[in-house]
Amino acid sequence: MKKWIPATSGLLAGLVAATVFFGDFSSNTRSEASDATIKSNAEKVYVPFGEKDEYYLFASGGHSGQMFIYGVPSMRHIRTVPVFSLDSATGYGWDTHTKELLGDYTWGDLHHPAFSETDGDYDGKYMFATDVGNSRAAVMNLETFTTRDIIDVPNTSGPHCAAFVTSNTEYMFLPTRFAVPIGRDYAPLDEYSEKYRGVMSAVTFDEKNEKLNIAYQVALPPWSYDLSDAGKKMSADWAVMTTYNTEEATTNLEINASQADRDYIVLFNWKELEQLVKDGNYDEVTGQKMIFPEKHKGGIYLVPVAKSPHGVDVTPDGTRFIASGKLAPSMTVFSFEKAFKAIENKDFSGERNGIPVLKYESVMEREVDPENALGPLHTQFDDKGMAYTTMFISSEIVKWDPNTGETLDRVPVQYSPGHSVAAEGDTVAPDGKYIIALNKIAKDSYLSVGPSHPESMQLIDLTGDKMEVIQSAPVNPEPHYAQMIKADKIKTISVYPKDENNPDAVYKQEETKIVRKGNEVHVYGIAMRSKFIFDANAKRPDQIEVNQGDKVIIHLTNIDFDQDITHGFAINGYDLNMEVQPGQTNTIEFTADKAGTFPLYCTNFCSALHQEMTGYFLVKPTN
Ligand code: RUQ
Ligand code: CUA
Repeated sequence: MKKWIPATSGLLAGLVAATVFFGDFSSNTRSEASDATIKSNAEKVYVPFGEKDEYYLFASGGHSGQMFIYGVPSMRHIRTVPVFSLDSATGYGWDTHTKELLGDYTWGDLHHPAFSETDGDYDGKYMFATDVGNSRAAVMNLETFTTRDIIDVPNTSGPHCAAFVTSNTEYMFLPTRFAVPIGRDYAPLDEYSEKYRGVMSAVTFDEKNEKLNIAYQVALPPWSYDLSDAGKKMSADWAVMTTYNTEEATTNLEINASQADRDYIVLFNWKELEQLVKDGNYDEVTGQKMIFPEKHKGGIYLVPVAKSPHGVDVTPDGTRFIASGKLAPSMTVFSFEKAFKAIENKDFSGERNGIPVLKYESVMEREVDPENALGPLHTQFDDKGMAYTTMFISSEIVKWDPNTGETLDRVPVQYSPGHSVAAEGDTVAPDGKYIIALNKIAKDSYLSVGPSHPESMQLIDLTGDKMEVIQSAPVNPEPHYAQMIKADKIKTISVYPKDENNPDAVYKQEETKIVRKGNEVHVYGIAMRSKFIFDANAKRPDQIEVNQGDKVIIHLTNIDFDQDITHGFAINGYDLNMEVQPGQTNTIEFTADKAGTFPLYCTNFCSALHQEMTGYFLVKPTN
């Protein structure tokens, strides 16, 4: 059964301006599959109660701004961790720390998540992500699954092409999707080629203080940078990224950015860029150390590639990079060794914007064009180095051998996969057990919820002779990319340890207090099963009374040092909400501008008497 359905959405629909082909999926439906297959697939994904999943899946939450955590193989959604958007379920964005993290932004568009790495392997300590919506980068701590830092990335507009970290988390590179004038200054689009730049940011992470920092930036030509990957092993000092709109079109990109036959892969050596900065070989602009490649020479090269490429992926052994062309039906395998030789021999065909252009033939190893496979986007790898490329238009994953270009297997998915993610897929040693197709369109896969459907993730078993789809799970918009890590690599804590040095924390009931300093009211309170104590010595310890116009600072410590006993704190009618996890101290600050009587309560069901965990916030009118 072949289905031809006019495209209504999707990354390529406009570009291809034709129809999207939805592959033959009949073998996955009940009518066609044998009962034995259904039973064996069900067993493969069933995780009995008391046992845990083998992998964590961190799926980007796209324009929800959040990160979705799943278990594999069950594909159960375990948690949503707020990153770039407000989240009332956890009070994220209301308490002082997370409010400061979000700043004035209320939403984000989280694209590509990446784990911290040690020796090219996921070390299970941190997760990085970027926000295409408001140009930010974030880091999440994996002991607590909480966002620890967010930074604005000036000059880089929509760091879509990130985050990809180097083998020892030295850098995370954030190239820009949208070129803008440096400083985001006003400049008419007629001056695009002269005034606009595609700035890439090099971000470092200070693990001790859990802080992100922009080390330097590179003012690349005003093109769009699409996807990137860091080198590995022999290519560990290098990184690659795809470009489109090297035509420098300023309108109607779907046509104008696809004129030239070739775009480029930017190949750069970050050790050399680091050295340029160390040598003072940069300009200081907008408070950033900015490398202008036409002036501060070295370390950056262009490799011609079939027009409008999308993904570029480095093989686990670090010897090759594979580009996929959304407008070309083929994948192109490039060799790092050939590229290094060409650079050494200055085997250039010319320059663009002061950057040397390598010859395609000098770097290319082979073009791979599986029969009838259309719309290759991204490639992942297994434990034997075999490649798996998602085909957006022909809705399938094609397995092929990068050494020979031979097609080995293919499996239809439902439908239009963007990325796929393999178990430990971006490391030097992928596991090869599973791959998950991250499909843009679910269409007829689940119970209907109206005209708009969820996206879908399909788990594929790689252990048999043939790839086999064994589970399908709906997911909220939108899993742009995901990372799959062995569960035992992540070591979470079960309670926050006591911090006697924290001046805001109170661990003993008798030490709770409410202190007035002028028109500031400081509350040092406790949350415990099943009450709030703000001032143990007051007539009503669970009451806070202030004057209208007071600044109120409430510190709350959860003294239930017991895993999973989380309390919430909300003031009814005041639009305030925060969470205190076991052992945690959290702070909320606001001005009591509304006079009246406002009940306060615990939002998180914490005991049989949770409903009794309430109090009053009273605001005396000024006159
Ligand atoms: S991109 S569907 Cu936003 Cu990762 Cu390729
Ligand atoms: Cu504490 Cu409910």
